Amino acid sequence: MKLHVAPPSPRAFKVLAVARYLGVDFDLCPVDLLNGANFRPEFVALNPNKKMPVLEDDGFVLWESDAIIQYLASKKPEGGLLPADRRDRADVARWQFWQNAHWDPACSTLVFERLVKKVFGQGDPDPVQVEKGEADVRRFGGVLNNCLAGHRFLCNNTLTLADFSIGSWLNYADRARYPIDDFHEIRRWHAELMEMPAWRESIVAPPF
Ligand SMILES: N[C@@H](CCC(=O)N[C@@H](CS)C(=O)NCC(=O)O)C(=O)O
Repeated sequence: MKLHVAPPSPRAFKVLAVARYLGVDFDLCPVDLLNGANFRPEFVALNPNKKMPVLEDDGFVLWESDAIIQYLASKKPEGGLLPADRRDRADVARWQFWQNAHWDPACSTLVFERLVKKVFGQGDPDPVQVEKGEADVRRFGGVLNNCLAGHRFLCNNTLTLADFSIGSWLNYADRARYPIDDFHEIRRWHAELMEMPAWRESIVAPPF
């Protein structure tokens, strides 16, 4: 199996952390976004969106990080990241859809404006975008914080893909200055995720 990733990205992080947690064998194929590797024809043939991460498994090609981790979890059902019970599985799906619709756009706005733009020489943060990112992190972070109260993990007390999908963005909470100081449940939960070797091992210092 090949995982085409730019490891500092939270979307790459979740794929690497899930693969390592499950003990899936893979070759890490770095995608050098800074030098436009994602625009080369051989990469575009894998993902016409010109975005990483991409998984290749014996001729099967898959893009979209949340679909990739679903695939990894279904290859190793004994890892327990994708529950068998219909309602528990729907709960995981709900959080993954939520993260794609709300959490990823909110967090990635702050990561992009405050960190990525510098690396790509795209100028200063746009205050309008920063304000929107902060408002969205506050709004959706409040939902996340409340739902974590009384639970060890997002879907009750069992670690699932939902924790990887959503927790991946928390690795940048301090650097990108998410306004989550009052969200103690989020901090408590992320601290526990950070205790997993697969989690810590997958955090790659970004070039900023
Ligand atoms: N929804 C996609 C988003 C993938 C994505 O936006 N990847 C970014 C890096 S984090 C990328 O490859 N950007 C390159 C570009 O857009 O040129 C996923 O979760 O896999």
